[in-house]
Amino acid sequence: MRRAKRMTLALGTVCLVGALAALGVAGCAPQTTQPAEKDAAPAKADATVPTTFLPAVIELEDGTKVQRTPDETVEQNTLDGGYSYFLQSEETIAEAPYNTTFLHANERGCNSCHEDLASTLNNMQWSHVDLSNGYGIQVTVQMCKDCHTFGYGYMANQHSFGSLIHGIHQDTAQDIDCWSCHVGTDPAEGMQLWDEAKFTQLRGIRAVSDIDAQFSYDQDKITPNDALFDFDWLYYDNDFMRHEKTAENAETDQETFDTWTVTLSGAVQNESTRTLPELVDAFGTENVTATLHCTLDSIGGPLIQNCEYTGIPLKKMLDEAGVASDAAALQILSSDGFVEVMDIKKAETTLIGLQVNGETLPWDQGYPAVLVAPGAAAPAWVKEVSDIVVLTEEEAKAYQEWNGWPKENVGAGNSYLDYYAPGSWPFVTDSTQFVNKPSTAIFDFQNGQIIKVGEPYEFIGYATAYDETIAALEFSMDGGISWKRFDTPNVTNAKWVIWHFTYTPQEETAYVLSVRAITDTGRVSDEPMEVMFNAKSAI
Ligand SMILES: Nc1nc2c(c(=O)[nH]1)N[C@H]1C(S)=C(S)[C@@H](COP(=O)(O)O)O[C@H]1N2
Ligand SMILES: [Mo]
Repeated sequence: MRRAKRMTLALGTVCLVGALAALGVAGCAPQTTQPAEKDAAPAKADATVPTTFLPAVIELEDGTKVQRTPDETVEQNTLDGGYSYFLQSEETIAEAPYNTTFLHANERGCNSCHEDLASTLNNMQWSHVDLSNGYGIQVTVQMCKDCHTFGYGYMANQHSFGSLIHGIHQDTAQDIDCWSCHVGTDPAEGMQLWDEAKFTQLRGIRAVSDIDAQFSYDQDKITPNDALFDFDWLYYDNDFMRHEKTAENAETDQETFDTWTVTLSGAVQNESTRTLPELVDAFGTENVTATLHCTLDSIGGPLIQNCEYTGIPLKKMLDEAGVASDAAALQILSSDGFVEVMDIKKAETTLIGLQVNGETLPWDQGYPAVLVAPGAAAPAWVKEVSDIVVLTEEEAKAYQEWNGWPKENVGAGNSYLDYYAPGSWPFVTDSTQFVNKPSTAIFDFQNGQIIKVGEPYEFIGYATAYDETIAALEFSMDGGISWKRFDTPNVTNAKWVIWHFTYTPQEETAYVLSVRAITDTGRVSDEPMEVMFNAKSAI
């Protein structure tokens, strides 16, 4: 009898463990089960609480400390209005912390398994555009969704995010289940992603409605040459391959530069074809600092750079050629077949760029010559530029100014134009709402990063709106209920706006900072960038 009973008990335990594992309780983030991490539990913890139920403090390779789940042993004041619930007192919270016991928050979301999503993407069996960056911009699941929802038609359909992610994880991840990535919310909400919904689920986040912060901005930050981006993936072959080089960092050769020609033709009095050295001789070079930003970048994404370029001034070339009075646009062609149309007005400050930050362009930046078009989106920055055709107003009507976005008169049975028609346009939710225009990012900050109570902390990021101009940055610390606006007068759309937001946390608790950008036409970022931080008296 006794033995039999024991057996049942033992079996019961096995079943429970099995069931917990199936529920994903085992998780795949090891931090709460390793002794080393237990020691790192917050000092405020009640000694009687099992450390496995405390939010883990994780030290990243660079020494940054993060705690992705808020402490709950503080007054309840949640982003969704601070309602009270059954675990109200400090005592009951200490016995069964809501965030970790019930939400299992430490082991949910992409970062609980993938410390850095950019490197995860780069280490896949399949190639993905490189999202690693020198800005400390964290790749988030929201960014994935921006592209896999609003990107080119084929991405949203064949490469739909849900199908891809379910498929990949089905194959490789043992210890996760639905709730590792999702939140089971009210019926109307369906299966939201944990990473998108977590700030409304977690307890222990302090809402601040009257933000007391310092704000400043400039346009000075230059992207160094080791942090330049390139897509080099989506359109044609890699740039270096077109020159029969085998590596991205292959040395550029003088002969390519010396023999490269740029042809200026179309609605001009004198058409011409000249080599780059001849163009430099004839028109000299000028410097311009400008932002190159890919229209396919996610909101707050890393596919952006702001550099000083040296190149031949296009305006001087056009003046010499004698542009027709009804000239309206420039069609810019590359030897790789890429073609772009932009408003001729932008030629005022445009260069045939030869150098970036004082160095010869590398292959992946368009060696030997790239069109540098301040205030125009990345598509106008045609690499390996070979031809510039001046279009009359009549001719220009047949094209849209690609420059990143649609115009009304596209389509008409031409496959190139149909492809880029408003309905299928990358990054538009409809023909007027651009997903990433304006965009803003947060530099060098990890979700859950621990900062010091009572000490000012400077958050830094960029804001840009391609051809439009940034008019203001807005910050919220109450989940978007109220926004604090800071205007950014006298900025140019040629360069990104770098914002500095300095906040001094007064309480030992978690906060969420949301930021969005506004343009001079009143456009508002489609979704804010959000980051949680934990203020503690000791780091
Ligand atoms: N010749 C050429 N220039 C180009 C492109 C291209 O595909 N070919 N892509 C444009 C876009 S949309 C971006 S974001 C940048 C970087 O993209 P890429 O690395 O794919 O060329 O180059 C721009 N200039
Ligand atoms: Mo792009």
